[in-house]
Amino acid sequence: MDFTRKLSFLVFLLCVLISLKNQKAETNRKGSFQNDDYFPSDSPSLIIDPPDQRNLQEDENRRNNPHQWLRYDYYNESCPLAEQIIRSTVRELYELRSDVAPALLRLVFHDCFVEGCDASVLLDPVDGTESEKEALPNESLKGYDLIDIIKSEVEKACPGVVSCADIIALAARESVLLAGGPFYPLYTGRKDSTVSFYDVASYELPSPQDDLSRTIESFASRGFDERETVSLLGAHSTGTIHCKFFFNRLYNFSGTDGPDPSIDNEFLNLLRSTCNHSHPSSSSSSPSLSPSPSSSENIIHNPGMKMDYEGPRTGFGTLYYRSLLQGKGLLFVDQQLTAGEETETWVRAYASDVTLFQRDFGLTMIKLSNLQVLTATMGEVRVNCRKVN
Ligand code: HEM
Ligand SMILES: *[C@@H]1O[C@H](CO)[C@@H](O)[C@H](O)[C@H]1NC(C)=O
Ligand SMILES: *[C@@H]1O[C@H](CO)[C@@H](O)[C@H](O)[C@H]1NC(C)=O
Ligand SMILES: *[C@@H]1O[C@H](CO)[C@@H](O)[C@H](O)[C@H]1NC(C)=O
Ligand SMILES: CC(=O)N[C@H]1CO[C@H](CO)[C@@H](O)[C@@H]1O
Repeated sequence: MDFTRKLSFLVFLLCVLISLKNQKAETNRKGSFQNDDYFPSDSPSLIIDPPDQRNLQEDENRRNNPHQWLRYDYYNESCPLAEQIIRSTVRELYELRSDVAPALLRLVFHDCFVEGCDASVLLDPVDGTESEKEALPNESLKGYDLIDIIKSEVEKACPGVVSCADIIALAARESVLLAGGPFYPLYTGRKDSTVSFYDVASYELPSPQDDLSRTIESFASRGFDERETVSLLGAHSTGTIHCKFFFNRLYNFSGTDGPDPSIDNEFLNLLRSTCNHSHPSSSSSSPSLSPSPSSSENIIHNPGMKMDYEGPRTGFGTLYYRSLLQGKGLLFVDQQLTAGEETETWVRAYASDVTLFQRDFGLTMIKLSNLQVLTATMGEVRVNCRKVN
């Protein structure tokens, strides 16, 4: 049993190596998409090529995509500058506050995981009905104001044409790039929902306290295998995790009167001293006047750990997986990736091969961004992302 497992992993690695080699060859080939408009001007660490438009039948993504009417550059006639406007607006916002990138990346996860990528996450509650925004796991989700700004820039160029769901997906792609991740091609043509899914959002979104089997189950129900799940959580390479999401691991983990034993000792001390002030019983009233690591946030009252504490763009993914191998995962859900045989294998693979990770991550982001999209007449293009037309 053990031997066959190892053998199949070796065979698998070989396949990965071969596909990476092919990918290099493809990058060298000048595809019909490699025009200056489509790709960002600076050089990403990895570019995932869109498949040749002429061979769409062969495109695995497209075969997996039940919505045949999504396509590359959907707005090529109705709003040809849409993707460029989204790109430049995200970049302008990022210049002002670098935490916009993680915020926008997290937003696409929360939108797509609950009833598909339909911008339902953006809807404000209307007279008494509860919206996804108010669902518990939404806590500390930000970026709504950013989407409003991007949307208004797009509306100036082409009113009523570009959906909020497409804006979320494209803004997240740009954010991945800004965080040092890969560039991946995205279909457009998503429509916006006309309803919010409060009930679903409150129990369908995974919790930071979930153990591995729950996480695997939750991602599997959306069609992600273990490899894809491990790669997708690599999104936690960027941004900030606030202490309240892992505080329960520091002192009295599951009523054991001790810390989570999977935390590295030195790291535990760092987390404890970072988070000490967030303990409900400790009260600190002196506001911080110096700029805090997570810009607008008040580090005294709402402390947290930055994921890229070795500095931005040190290699999106490298630190995350290495940290997990050292018992330095922040969320329980992150650290649990080393608790299963197959997931741990992928953590190891990604920790030692950032190109492999970035390629997998890009492909999985494409899949995430295509989850249960609304197309054609199944939705609308909202004028204001916060409310249905
Ligand atoms: C089991 C699945 C997941 C759980 C339980 C989870 C939970 C969390 C939690 C609790 C935070 C901290 C929020 C805060 O402190 O403000 C966070 C941050 C973040 N998550 Fe996840 N997450 C999951 C998967 C994902 C995925 C799949 C993505 C994207 C593809 C993602 C992207 C992010 C980003 C970028 C941040 C940083 C946000 C910021 O700094 O503004 N997460 N996540
Ligand atoms: C837009 O894309 C469609 C489908 O790929 C194509 O038929 C059309 O010629 C394109 N229009 C322009 C202006 O490029
Ligand atoms: C730890 O948690 C358990 C269960 O919640 C509780 O009974 C116990 O008193 C806690 N211990 C401390 C030191 O707070
Ligand atoms: C946390 O703060 C309290 C005082 O507020 C202090 O006594 C304690 O030693 C601190 N613990 C750590 C781990 O820094
Ligand atoms: C950003 C945002 O809208 N967060 C909301 C999440 O849900 C809580 C209620 O549970 C709201 O108070 C927050 O405003």
